Amino acid sequence: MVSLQAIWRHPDDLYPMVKLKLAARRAEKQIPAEPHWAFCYSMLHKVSRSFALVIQQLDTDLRDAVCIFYLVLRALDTVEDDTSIATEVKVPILMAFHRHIYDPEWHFSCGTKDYKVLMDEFHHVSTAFLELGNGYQDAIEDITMRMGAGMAKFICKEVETIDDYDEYCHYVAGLVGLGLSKLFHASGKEDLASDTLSNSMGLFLQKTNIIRDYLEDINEIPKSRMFWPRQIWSKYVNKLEDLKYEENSVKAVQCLNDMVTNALVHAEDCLNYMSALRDPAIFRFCAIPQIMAIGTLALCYNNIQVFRGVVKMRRGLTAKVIDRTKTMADVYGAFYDFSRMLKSKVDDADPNAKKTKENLEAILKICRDSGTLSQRKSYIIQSKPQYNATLIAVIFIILALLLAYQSAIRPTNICTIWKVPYVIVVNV
Ligand code: D9A
Repeated sequence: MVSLQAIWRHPDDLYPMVKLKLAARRAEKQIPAEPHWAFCYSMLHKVSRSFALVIQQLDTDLRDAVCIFYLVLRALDTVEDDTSIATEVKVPILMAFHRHIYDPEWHFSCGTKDYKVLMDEFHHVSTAFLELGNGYQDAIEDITMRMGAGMAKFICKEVETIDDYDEYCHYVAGLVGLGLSKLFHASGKEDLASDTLSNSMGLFLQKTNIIRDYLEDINEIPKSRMFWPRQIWSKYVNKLEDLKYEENSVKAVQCLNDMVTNALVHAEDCLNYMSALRDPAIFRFCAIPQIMAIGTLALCYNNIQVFRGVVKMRRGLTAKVIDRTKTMADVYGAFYDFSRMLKSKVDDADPNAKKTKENLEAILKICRDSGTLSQRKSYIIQSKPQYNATLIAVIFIILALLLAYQSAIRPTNICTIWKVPYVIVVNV
């Protein structure tokens, strides 16, 4: 839910948020008629809201392939994640998943909530998969096979060294990057990207998620999931879970900063990958998650809240990123701003301060050398927003339009999010 306070603090979030909300409505209305495709697209909307929106801009055949690829990976992930399945049962399923996708008769019940529905009704996904072009099918099969084998390998193996960490992230995310590069190439719209750069696209996103989700993963019931490599955390504490206790706050933040520094290494490859893309829709599809990742790293760095609760970019900032990311100049601008914000948080007393600053300096240099920074619109706005008559009038008009629009299409149900801001107008 969006609070009145959030809108008051960041009034310029409001316009992109309204735009995003309307785009989400439009996307949800465009669900195809055939039952298997309808299932796939509505499932995509349920499991990943912003991803479902960005995918919407791709051309139909590539969009269908990416949608199925995403759902196949989610299903594989659901099997890997379900701790109630015995290893002897789980490993053969992971290893054979790339064959199951060709068989609409196959299904295996596991997971919870939306994921359980995905697994129970997996025949819709296989039916849709069989309608994809051969180039798309081959790419999805190959990646599913390699990812399933990699997941099986890590079921009984802990992430000890930084090499293990990179290897695990390669299986669960780097391979997604490789697979998408193949799908883009199969669509005829892009050259085939190198495996190294494609891998980095996945590692940068996955490492950011692993950092952000520390608390959620460690508190997982019945058994905590641990992805932070021992080689890093053992420099600060004796057990990974010790990081969440208040008495270890200083060590916890140092360890967190070490993890962020490790993730930043991939940013350079990501910028190179994105700068080679030609198709504007594919470009946006790739760039939005990457900007969200560097924004999340900037937010998490030196932030003890990572060990206390959920640290996420505010929804308005996400909406702004989606609204403003159109060209490589926008990506350089965002990476530049978030890297500078991160650099301003580095304390010289931090054990990795030097390394962190070096990694950031490398990113800043690439952005400066692009020669595009002067055109950017900054994400880091002044701490006190400026209120003037025009802005207040614009807020008023947007809210009035929105409420009129909402009551026109849903006369009995005014969405609760938008009831609150009325108060702003009254306050003013
Ligand atoms: C992606 Cl097909 C992902 N992952 C993401 C989402 O982006 C990547 C899973 C399946 C697919 C794609 C992604 C997007 C564009 C280009 C890419 C790429 O490579 C060239 O993947 C590397 O996170 C999951 C992995 C990181 C494991 C790969 C973005 C996404 N965002 C979430 C937000 C969140 O906080 O997780 O899913 C969302 O929109 O709900």
